[in-house]
Amino acid sequence: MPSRTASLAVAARPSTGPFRSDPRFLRDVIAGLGRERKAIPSRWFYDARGTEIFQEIMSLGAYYPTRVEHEILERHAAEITARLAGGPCTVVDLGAGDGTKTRLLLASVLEHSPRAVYAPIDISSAALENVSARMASAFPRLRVSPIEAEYFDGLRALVRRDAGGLLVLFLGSNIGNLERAEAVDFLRLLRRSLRCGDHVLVGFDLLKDVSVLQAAYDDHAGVTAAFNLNLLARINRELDGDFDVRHFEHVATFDPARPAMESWLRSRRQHLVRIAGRRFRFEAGERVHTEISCKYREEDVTAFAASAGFEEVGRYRDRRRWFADALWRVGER
Ligand code: AVI
Repeated sequence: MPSRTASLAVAARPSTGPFRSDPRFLRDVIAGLGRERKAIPSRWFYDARGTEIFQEIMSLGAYYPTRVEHEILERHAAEITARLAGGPCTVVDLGAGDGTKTRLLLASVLEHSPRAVYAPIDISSAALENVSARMASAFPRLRVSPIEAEYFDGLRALVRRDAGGLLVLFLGSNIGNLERAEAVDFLRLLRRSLRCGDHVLVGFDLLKDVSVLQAAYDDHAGVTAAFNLNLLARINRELDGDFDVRHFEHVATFDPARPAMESWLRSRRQHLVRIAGRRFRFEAGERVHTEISCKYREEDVTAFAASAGFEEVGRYRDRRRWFADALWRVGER
């Protein structure tokens, strides 16, 4: 994604109130459904309901990424923070979610740097309030400084404010929801927004057996299906749509060429849908692309660091090597 889109696409997660009737949502839906290969960007999954369902996904046994990254941070938080020469003054969280994984790191950072600040960045004030309150109650003496902004605007503000050394967290394989070229743009922009000596910790979901991936993205309980279908319900709520959600089903496929899991909404029958006064025709069996979740090889992680201009300091994996958190440093230009 071009840099602007990169920041928007990722910063839109998770969101609540601010996106009600966002003109960009209407624009993306109209453009995406007007194409021959219909698509709606995954950034629009995360209204209040979508954020809630995503929390449910993260607690599913089948959805391994949250669990295994938690294991990595439980095992390696001390080692990671020991690598940050001098300790960071500010831990910046891009897309903190409920902050469970960040807590593991913060506990360790605070041992080295008791005056460290926690700065989550999000465009959703509700998400910020939620994670800030959780952190404040977990660490009563922690200084919490939430920033309501797009990721890169927030980072620039922090750097201007001279917030000391930064450790920027981009966990959960959120990077995987970007196409590869978009991910490189995003990481380059991240690199350019930081100063020499700052660090980033990026979560990458590693390629693994397809049956594990399939179960994670099409769980038996139907939670991921509800997450995907909520997109249509959101269009009805916010864009005056008349989707009958029962006319669609969730489909998750694996594309070995990328490699990536992809999510789709498949129309069960031929029908017409109205959105904001426009009509869209769906054929029986026609699919709408809604998400890409890239899976990586170890060498992809190395290549990302190199093309974005980061120096790799450490790489931490779970026991099964299903997931990796890469710690990168901003070196001299
Ligand atoms: C937020 N993101 C990293 C999740 C993923 O795994 O791609 C979103 C998700 N989609 C279906 N399940 C989870």
